[in-house]
Amino acid sequence: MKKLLCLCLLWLPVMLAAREYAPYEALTLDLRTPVRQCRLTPLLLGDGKPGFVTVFSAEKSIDPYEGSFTFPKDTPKIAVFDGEGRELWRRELPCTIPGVWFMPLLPMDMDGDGCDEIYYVANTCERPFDYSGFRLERADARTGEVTGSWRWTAPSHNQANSYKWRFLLIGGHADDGSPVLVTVQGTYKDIRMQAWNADMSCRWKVEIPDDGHGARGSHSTPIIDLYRDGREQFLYGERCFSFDTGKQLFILDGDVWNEHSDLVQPWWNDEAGCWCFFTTREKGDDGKLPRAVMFDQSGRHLWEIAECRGHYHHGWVGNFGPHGERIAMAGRYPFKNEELPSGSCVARTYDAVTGEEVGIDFPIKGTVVDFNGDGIHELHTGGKLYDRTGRVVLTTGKGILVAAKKVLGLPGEQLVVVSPEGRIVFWADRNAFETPLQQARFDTAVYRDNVRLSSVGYGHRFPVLNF
Ligand SMILES: [Ca+2]
Ligand SMILES: [Ca+2]
Repeated sequence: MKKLLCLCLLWLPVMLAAREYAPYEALTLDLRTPVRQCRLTPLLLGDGKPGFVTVFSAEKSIDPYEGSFTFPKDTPKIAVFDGEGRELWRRELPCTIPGVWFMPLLPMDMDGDGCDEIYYVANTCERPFDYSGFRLERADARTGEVTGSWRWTAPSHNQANSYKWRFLLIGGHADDGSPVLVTVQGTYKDIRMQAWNADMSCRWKVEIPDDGHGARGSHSTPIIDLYRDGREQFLYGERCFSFDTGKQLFILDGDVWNEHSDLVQPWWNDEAGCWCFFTTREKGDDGKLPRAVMFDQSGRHLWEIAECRGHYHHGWVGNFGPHGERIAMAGRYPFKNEELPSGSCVARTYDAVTGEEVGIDFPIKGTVVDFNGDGIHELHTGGKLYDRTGRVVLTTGKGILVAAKKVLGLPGEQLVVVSPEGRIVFWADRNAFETPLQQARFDTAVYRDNVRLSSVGYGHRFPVLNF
């Protein structure tokens, strides 16, 4: 019997790998209007009822970068749907610029009644860049009624528009489990953060001056359980902060790297029994420092890429080896002399532990997801989902990927794609199955708190590897 059990365990990865995918449309939400930008986050509507909040617009997501900003031709709208796909309400924000940096949104149950409130940044005056009109608003998830409004902390004035108008919301928990909402201004230069308690009293404030010392912010703010004790911390750029106190626990590269990182990806290295952190960097210090680094928990460089120039906008760590071994990707925009289409991705993949370059069989600029819940990742890009061998297992077609996380109470992570006509489709796998271990991973507060960040920055696109 023992021998049989051992054999079964030995064969388990093979049995799981051989499982066929059976994708289907598990849920659709109809926005009934053309969309060029869309975000979506699951929320709780009270009495254990799930729902979804979405932000969308017929305008593309407008970026504050001066080389990208255009006058918006449409406003952002917020809509909430229940778990069956019925729309409960929608509301337009007439004075707010429709873009992820101008208007982050986060559902969070701050008052502990089992129903999330919806927090977002809105401009309440007609002047688009007047700090005095900006508010942190709170809406009732069931009705859309605004139940609170607080003046948004102004970013420091004397900096480029691209730097000034990047706002974030981060929702996590203090050491005693009580909710903490963090509001953030600034990414590339100085950074201001304020943390709020359930009663919206100030818990702590952090100001990082633009003094050239230490890392700046990133485009996502992953939440981790650094000490594996249930307490939560978050990363902003290469800095790690306690939700409880705002204390900065470390900066990965000290004040060697003083610029902005596009990606920071924590992942638990089970073999070494420690956290590792992967970062891909945008600009600054040309020719001096590597543009992608893998750190261990002590801040030691496990490995780094040779390239010290370029805008490494893309990166991920995913379980793409034959047995789910971790692979890291670093991808940059092309250099001018490469004569590649602008916006294309020049990327390489590496063994996450050793840094040895490894080849994989699918286009690598994309979003990592565990679609069938087996602990081995798939990758979504260009309207297709690839398994680790490069096989297309699902064609989601034309549209914007809005989520690649567990957003339904079904095994595995789902892909949520919105069509240009405004139909949001939740793709799930009928054959998805989670081992108890995998189920336990998805069932952590840290996983759920990361999913909550899906409508903030590029929170929708980093994989959660807090295992
Ligand atoms: Ca509540
Ligand atoms: Ca999988």
